[in-house]
Amino acid sequence: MTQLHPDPAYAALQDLGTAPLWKYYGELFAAEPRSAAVPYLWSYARLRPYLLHFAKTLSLEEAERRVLMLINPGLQDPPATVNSLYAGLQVIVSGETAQAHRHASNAFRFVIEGEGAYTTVNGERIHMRPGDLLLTPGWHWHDHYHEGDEPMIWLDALDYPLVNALEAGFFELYGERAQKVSRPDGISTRQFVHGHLVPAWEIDRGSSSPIGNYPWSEVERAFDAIGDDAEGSAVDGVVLEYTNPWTGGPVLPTMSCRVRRLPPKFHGAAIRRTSSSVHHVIRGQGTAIVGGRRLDWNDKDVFAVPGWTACELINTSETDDTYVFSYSNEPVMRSLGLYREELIERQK
Ligand code: 1HN
Repeated sequence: MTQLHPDPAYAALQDLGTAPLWKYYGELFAAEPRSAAVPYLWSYARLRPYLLHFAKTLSLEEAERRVLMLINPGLQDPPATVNSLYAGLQVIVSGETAQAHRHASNAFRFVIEGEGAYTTVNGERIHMRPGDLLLTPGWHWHDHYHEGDEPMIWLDALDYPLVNALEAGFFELYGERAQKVSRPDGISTRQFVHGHLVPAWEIDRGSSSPIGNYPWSEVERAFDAIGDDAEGSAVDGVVLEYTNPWTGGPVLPTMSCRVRRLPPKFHGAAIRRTSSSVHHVIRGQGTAIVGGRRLDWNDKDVFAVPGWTACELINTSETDDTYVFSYSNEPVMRSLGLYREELIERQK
């Protein structure tokens, strides 16, 4: 609204690099967070043909990585999936190398389909199988190679929206397409595989988990060991956190990773959290009611739950468990003293 006789002092203030706080106060100090992100679901069945299309038409010499970014309609510029987090779907085909590079951002991959690819992380080859979680913590060299026949597809997760917002982004090419192998294959996974016994000679304990791969076979063993005996959470069902063996805390300083098993007909309690999260359906059918929107999911779909937005998870199958992998920025929120959660009424 333009005033008839605006106080000329306002224009003068702007020229002097200042602003009147009283005009901004309500927006800057809202009663509670209002995420710019919206609840959203990406259908794997609809995206997969495009991944395969670009696997045929675009070489890895033309693209640093062949990835479809999962962009939240509310977070287009800079592109992000939810606040502070990014997700994408990457495809690599037989014989290809995604060249070696490193960046300040933390990253991980959750394998969706295919066999025969490996990632080399700081000189160690780490094989990928569906359901595996592979870490590439910040500033670790990584390249991917695929020696299998069928295309290999995985979910990439990065914290670059946060790192760039903090103006801490660095990126470097290795110089050769693939790293030289300097450590035994899979050693960073093997030497931690018996959770209670860790390599005590490793004295250099960084801020991220030292484990290269959290294999799906171990997740299955964990769920099998629990069986049907666990009470689980009213919100999340039987939910397991992937941990950093040095700390028992999240795998990366900026991202925590969990996997849920929702029993048949499970209808979770509604909750809102200041953390934002991204969810990937490993297998099963269900619905997430997020901010009053119904996101009906199927195998391998991905969906976004913005911060401070009501969320309830429903397994619509009468007979089968649903498995959902999720990651969130909860470690960031907790380390800054900003984490809150609140159980709320179920949504209509
Ligand atoms: C990246 O380095 C990878 O290494 C995948 O596979 C996705 C998205 C944004 C920035 C860097 C990878 C990425 C990425």
